[in-house]
Formats: sequence, structure tokens, C-alpha cells
Amino acid sequence: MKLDNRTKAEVIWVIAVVAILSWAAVSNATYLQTHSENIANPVGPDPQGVIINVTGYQWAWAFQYPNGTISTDKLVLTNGTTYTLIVSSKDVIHDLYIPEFGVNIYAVYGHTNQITFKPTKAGIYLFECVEYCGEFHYEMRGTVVVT
Ligand SMILES: [Cu+2]
Repeated sequence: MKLDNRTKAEVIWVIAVVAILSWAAVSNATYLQTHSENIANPVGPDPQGVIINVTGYQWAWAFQYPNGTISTDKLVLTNGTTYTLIVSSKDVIHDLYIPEFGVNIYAVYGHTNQITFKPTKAGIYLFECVEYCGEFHYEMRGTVVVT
């Protein structure tokens, strides 16, 4: 079989594109496998850590720690500890935002969402609701204290 020049060019293009895409896929997969802390699980090998149940309601957040205590205007964390927030709502949709830790997670009635993160610097940071949820939406803010 003899290929004309256009067909040859087409075959070369297809081979080149497949080669480039294959290289991209393999290098992406390799990168993601060796940098798992950068994607869905930001903290690496300890996926759960301390679990804090978070409930949003009109108009506050309740943070329930493993020992059962609950705080509303303050989230108290220990530096270097991994935390998983399990987030839900008692009423409408809220959205917990802690910019310092890249946390932005919906609180939805009848459903839980979870996010894991690890504070690495002591300090006082902000949390707030960033889903407009009614008259006193602005009151759903407070401080994250990392000691
Ligand atoms: Cu809210």
C-alpha cells in the first residue's frame, strides 16, 4: 500500500498528538500520585485526624469536639493536628469558609460534607458563612484559634 503525502502527514500528526497526550497523562498521574497532599486530601497519610462535627443554623455555627463540648463563636484547634470537619445544616444552606486553611464547604440539611486540613501556624483566623442564608447571615462569623 502506498500512502500519498497528505495521508502520511495525517498519520504523523495523529501519532504526534497521541504521543503528547500520553506523555501528559503519564506525567500527570505520576505527579498526582506523589503529591497527594495537594489535591483532595491536603494532609497526606493521616486522612482523618480529630473529627469535629459542624452544624450551621440560622444564624450561627456549632462546633462539636470529640469530648462532646460545643462552641459557637470560636473554633479551637491545635497546631500540627489533622482535623476533619463533618459539616451539616439544621435548616437552610450555609457555607463555612476559613480562608487561612482553604476550607470552603457547604452545610446542607440532611446531608454531611467533610473536609480535612491541618493547621501549621499558630494564630487567630477568621471563619464565616459565605452563603447568604437570611436576615442575620452576617452574624455567622467568628474566630479560629490555633494554639
Ligand atoms: Cu449561613
